[in-house]
Amino acid sequence: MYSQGLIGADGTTEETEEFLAAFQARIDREEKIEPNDPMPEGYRKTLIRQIGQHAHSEIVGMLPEGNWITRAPSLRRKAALLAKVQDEGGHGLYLYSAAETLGVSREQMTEELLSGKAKYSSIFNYPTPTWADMGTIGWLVDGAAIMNQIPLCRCSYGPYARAMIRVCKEESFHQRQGYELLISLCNGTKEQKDMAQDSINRWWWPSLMMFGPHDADSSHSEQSMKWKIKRFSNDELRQKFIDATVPQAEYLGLTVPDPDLKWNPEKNNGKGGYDHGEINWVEFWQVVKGHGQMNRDRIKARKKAWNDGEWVRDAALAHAEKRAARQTAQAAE
Ligand code: FAQ
Repeated sequence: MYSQGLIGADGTTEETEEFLAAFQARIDREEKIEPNDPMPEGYRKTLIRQIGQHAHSEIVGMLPEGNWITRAPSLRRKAALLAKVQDEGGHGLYLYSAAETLGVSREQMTEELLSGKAKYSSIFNYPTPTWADMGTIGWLVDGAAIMNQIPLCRCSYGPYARAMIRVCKEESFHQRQGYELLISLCNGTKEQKDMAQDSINRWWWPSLMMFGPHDADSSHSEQSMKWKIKRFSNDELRQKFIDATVPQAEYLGLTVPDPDLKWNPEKNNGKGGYDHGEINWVEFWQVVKGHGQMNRDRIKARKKAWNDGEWVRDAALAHAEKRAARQTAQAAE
């Protein structure tokens, strides 16, 4: 065991070189870091930021699809969509719980989301005007989420890594139900196939943005990869996603809206991969900063849900306090 560092006269902890080196050695040995282990403050803060943002994304991510539950075209589609949206709510709960093990409260994280201080994924600020969007979100958005989250199952922080295992299994069902929905549309009428193509035209680029800025512009990647929170860089994961997804679009008989997309046999150390056009980073940062098409609606909906749920939180707290008082009285008898 090693100590956290030196306690200064003002009570703050100074992280000694010895402490930081010992922590890095644990990471390099692939040991999992657990909630009560000593950890650098930067490691703790990075995880709270990333897990909190991830949890918010799952919860806000319920809204674009929740919009279609009452309008699903059949009972089977409705049941699948309902289950998917409920799963996303569950993912948010596992992730808030994982973040709480780092010493932040759920209320604090929620306040940061509602005040605009905490981010959530840019992708959920796009509208869902057609039924085909339910297929495209499952296929592309959950597909991108899986590509990003499979490596997180090996994240150095134990509670996050364990939560991600279950999340990824469920995301895999989401991806399949989305792709299957698109297969049905693409085998349907011309109008249905056109609806699917229009949906891909709108969601392709925002899905690529989910992986974050280019590596050169990613402020956190280098340190997060050193700490093995992230295992692959943003650009590496984006490339893997493009290479896996383009053949799936071809199978559907649909096109990806990128005129610069081209197979390059030299790419990926000679294994081959797709060259692609440039992402519109101006749009990305506008959406991240709150100026996307749906940012205001999303936060408004979350504020309403939080306010409407106040009586439930109060009742649960009152019940817990009453039970604790009863237990104290019984113990004193
Ligand atoms: N949107 O230095 P980096 C899902 C921010 S879950 C908004 O590269 P990092 C399931 C970033 O926070 C989708 N902001 O940052 C589902 C940072 O800002 P900060 C969510 C973004 O953390 C499916 C700044 O830019 N998944 O889809 C975005 O190393 C269907 C600089 O960026 C996760 O959260 C963005 N796209 O890498 C639900 C996975 N990208 O904090 C419903 C876990 C970057 O300094 C329906 N998170 N930013 O103010 C991660 O893997 C990472 O946090 C990245 C970003 C890769 C997202």
